[in-house]
Amino acid sequence: MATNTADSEPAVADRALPKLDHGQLGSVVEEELAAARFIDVHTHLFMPSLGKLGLWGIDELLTYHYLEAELFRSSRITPGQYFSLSASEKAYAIWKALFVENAPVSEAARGVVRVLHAFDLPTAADDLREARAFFNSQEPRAHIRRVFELAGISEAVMTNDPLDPEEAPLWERGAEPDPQFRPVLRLDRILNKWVDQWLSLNSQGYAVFREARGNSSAEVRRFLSEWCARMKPVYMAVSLPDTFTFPDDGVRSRLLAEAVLPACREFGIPLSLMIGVRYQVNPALRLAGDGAGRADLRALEHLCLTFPDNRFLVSVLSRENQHELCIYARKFNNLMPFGCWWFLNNPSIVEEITRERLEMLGTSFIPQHSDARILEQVIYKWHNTRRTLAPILTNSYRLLAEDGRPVTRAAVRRDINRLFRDNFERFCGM
Ligand code: HDL
Ligand code: ZN
Repeated sequence: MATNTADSEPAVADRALPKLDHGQLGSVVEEELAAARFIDVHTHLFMPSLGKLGLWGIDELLTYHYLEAELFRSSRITPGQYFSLSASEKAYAIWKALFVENAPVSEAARGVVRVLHAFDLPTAADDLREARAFFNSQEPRAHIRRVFELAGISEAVMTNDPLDPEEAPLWERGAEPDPQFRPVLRLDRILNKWVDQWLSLNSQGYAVFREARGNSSAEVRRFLSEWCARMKPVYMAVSLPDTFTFPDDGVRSRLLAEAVLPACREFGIPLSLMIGVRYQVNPALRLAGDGAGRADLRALEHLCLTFPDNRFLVSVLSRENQHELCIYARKFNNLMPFGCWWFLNNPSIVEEITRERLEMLGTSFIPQHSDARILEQVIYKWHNTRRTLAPILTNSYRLLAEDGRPVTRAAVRRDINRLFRDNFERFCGM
């Protein structure tokens, strides 16, 4: 009889364990989701040694760009007036408009309520005095540990920009690593803003040129290799417009093929592609000014096909691209779909995306990331993920049982571990 040549790890001994009946399924899935510690595979959080780059506390939570966009729909304040306010005045303007004068029913607004509730702070106060006093009294490192525990995550994967004038010097001076935070080498300035950024590289001694000709690709690769040695990223990442094409005769395609993908192969790490942004649809809103657009995923098809030795972590911003992303993931096992990104991270859409992924990919994908910019956001973003996913996973197991294969608690635990840890760790070669 053919032996199972799959991984040597012992198969879950389903046979010996009690099968779960319909009545037990839901509560077992909820218990196992609650007990599991997830890896948050994409955030904008920063490890403590990166200092002030790390955002936390009530004023930062309220001035999240998602809420800034919502403010301008529920207040007469103009963006110009708003951005001239102080941080605490901005926070109070948002609190007043979205939390006092209206019910905070949007996903981002209810998230702030969840965070306040998690710390037993008033969720309907007229002002922010008590919340501010609480957050201001927290010791940062202890607060991070407590927040991660409340969120049920073991690690947060960061977004680190080697050309950010604030962040780069901290790494060059030797920022102390932190086991709860994983670095990522972010490439937007190189791949999307080369015309503005090539001089910065050139001034650092890399012989690159405006048209990225000559030795430019090799020099960008040298830059990336030096930063990989310094930062030890778990992957490289770039956000890409809805108009992204590959191959084409532009600089981005050339640097992707000749510098970025070879460097990823050299260091054995994936490239994360986040595709579908329409940048600065309304520039007056600043960080809140980006929109979304349907991308032509044939670019992704070319990349997966042309570079079979590279691995691609992929999230797409348009709801209309989700189904075809699942189809591409079925064609290419060097493609790992992850998360319900940005404008998709709402229960109504998370449900649709997660169900079609389970139906087409089984448990071979990464359901969610938080994209948190402010530390405490992971509390609500992961609470919402567990709340939204529990009935979806339960339904999958219920259908499986109805069709003749009841599951055990051990199988549920194994699958949740695969979805929220193993798939990422294996794909990144961690
Ligand atoms: O490019 C990205 O990583 C996006 O996630 C942007 O940061 C975006 O502004 C965001 O915060 N989305 O949640
Ligand atoms: Zn992000």
